[in-house]
Amino acid sequence: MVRSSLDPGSALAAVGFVRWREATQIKLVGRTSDGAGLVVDAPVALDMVSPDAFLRLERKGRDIVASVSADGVAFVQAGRVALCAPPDSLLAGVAVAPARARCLGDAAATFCDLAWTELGPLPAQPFHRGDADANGLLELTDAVFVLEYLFLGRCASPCLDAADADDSGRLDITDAVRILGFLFLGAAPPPPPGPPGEDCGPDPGSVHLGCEAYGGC
Ligand SMILES: [Ca+2]
Ligand SMILES: [Ca+2]
Repeated sequence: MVRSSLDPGSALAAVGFVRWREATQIKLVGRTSDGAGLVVDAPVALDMVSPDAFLRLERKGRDIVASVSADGVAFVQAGRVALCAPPDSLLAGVAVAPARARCLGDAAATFCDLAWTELGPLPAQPFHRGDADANGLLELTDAVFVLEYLFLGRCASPCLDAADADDSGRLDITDAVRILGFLFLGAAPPPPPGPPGEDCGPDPGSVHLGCEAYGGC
């Protein structure tokens, strides 16, 4: 499990083996933001018997990716959950629990070969300015994305610098206005690296909001 804090309602992602009707499944559970409800990935049936298998949780930007392996070398992805606004550092731990919460008695497991890998700083992520939803297109939906983030509690863009359409160093309603002005009123395009149609690039300015992931290049 990784989680943003020790608060019981904190954002988290947890992957584990579950025994169900003599079969073994791997299940990923996530809470995308503090206080939100739990989301559960469809469990993946395994042709291996726990606990003789390896589990891995990787952080990729805001995504937490779970994978499983029979030999600790070749891993197969078993689920993915995107946390809304994970902190730079997450807490990590392992646990074992009874299959049913109401069951009394002890549960025991042996965890072996635990490893924690710390990643170095990531290279600057190229992106298109204004593409708030990071889909490689500049559309009305990008302005809507910004407004829903500001006023309806939507998850932030995975690339905040892309959502910062006017490169002001903050996200506000002017970013939605800038997108709409460019799309429909012939206003100037968003500042470098520019909107889709121009080359992707990193933020050339000195003020960065961050860009954890961008799939639109
Ligand atoms: Ca877009
Ligand atoms: Ca802005």
